[in-house]
Amino acid sequence: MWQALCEGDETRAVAVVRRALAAAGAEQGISGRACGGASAEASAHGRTRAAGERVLLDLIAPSQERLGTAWAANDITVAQEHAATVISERCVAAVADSTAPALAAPFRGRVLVSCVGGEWHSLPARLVSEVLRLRGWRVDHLGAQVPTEHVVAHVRRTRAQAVLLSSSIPTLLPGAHNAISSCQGAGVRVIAGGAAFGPQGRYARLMRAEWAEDARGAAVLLARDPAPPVRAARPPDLDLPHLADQEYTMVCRTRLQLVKQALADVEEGFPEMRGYSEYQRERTVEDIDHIVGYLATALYVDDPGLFTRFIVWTAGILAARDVPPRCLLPALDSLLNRLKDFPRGVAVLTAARRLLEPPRPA
Ligand code: B12
Repeated sequence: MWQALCEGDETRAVAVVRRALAAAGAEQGISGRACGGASAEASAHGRTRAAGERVLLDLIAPSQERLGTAWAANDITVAQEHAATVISERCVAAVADSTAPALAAPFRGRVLVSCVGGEWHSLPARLVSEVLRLRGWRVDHLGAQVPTEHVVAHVRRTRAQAVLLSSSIPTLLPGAHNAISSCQGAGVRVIAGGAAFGPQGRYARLMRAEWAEDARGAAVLLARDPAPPVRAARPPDLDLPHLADQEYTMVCRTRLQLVKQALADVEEGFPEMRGYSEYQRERTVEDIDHIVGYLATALYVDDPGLFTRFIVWTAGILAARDVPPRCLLPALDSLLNRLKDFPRGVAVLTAARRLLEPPRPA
């Protein structure tokens, strides 16, 4: 599968998926008989559904994760990553086609799966949707980048029992919070998932949504009866009282100035930048803007770890491309200088700075 993805060989990837589907189905049948019990009696449809789920979550999902690792390490290009993801999407469709005959109504219920606004990582949500279909749910899959008002309008129209929100990029958390609160205000339970919601879903819990690690976990939650009590829509600071200090709001409001100043300070503190091409300069502006975005989000959820994880990740991306991670220091110092009256901001930036500083000689 991995070779097929890296070589952009769609036909081969789909053939691998079909073989895996057949093998997984057969294997489960055999091991069921070997145990001499319940699985042996399971219907052919049940085996097909289980095989589809395994191919989605144990073959396609890990390949996509590996793709991310390979891109971060600069082992594959952005174009290869895009091509491979399109092939993975085709593989998901192949699973859906092959398993469709096993999906007879009645449904267990109806749910809506959607990415939050600004979120282009649609494949994780798609995996969730397909697994829930295989588990017997009727799924409205809205895909990437859906503004909250459209999610709410759709759930009102379809009377879905739950909204499952996916997000991979932490800077989209304030918008995700609004989506969670708005859907709950429309009377529907919300299950959040995806890397944006942090280790063990800590930010989902902060925003008073249920959280599941993956589609299997979501299926378990959905099957749990009764659902937790539905909450009213609420302003963000009701869930996150620390927002009262206005640090998050101020960083958002002054984002442009902060980025401009940091760019000037990086140019001064990292002289290599003076020889940068226009393209390299544009990427640097983008990187600084991301730094400010992640800082704001760390303030939103009141977790320096969100920012330090991002800085460690960025340092790795830079190092893999022969850019010394110390070039981040002048940007952090610039922000520290501008935000010195913001105690939470200072704590976040100082924690990140410590990670980048070279160890002092003993
Ligand atoms: C393909 C890809 C893209 C594609 C997405 C296309 C598509 N159709 O999905 C494109 C090119 C659009 C893209 C864009 C970007 N990407 Co990208 N992308 C990826 C990549 C390689 C694979 C994504 C994927 O399919 N993952 C596979 C799934 C299975 O993994 P998953 O997200 O963990 O999902 C599982 C669980 O989290 C959970 N789950 C997910 N959602 C939900 C929802 C619910 C309700 C539940 C219960 C569970 C659940 O179940 C899933 C199945 O098990 C990832 C690498 C990675 N590790 O994921 C990077 C990655 C997510 N991208 C990354 C980045 C940086 C970006 C960009 C910012 C790049 C840029 N500079 O523009 C943009 C951001 C765009 C945006 N605003 O959304 C980084 C994020 C790092 C970070 N610090 O946040 C990653 C991790 C790459 C890396 N190794 O650094 N990307």
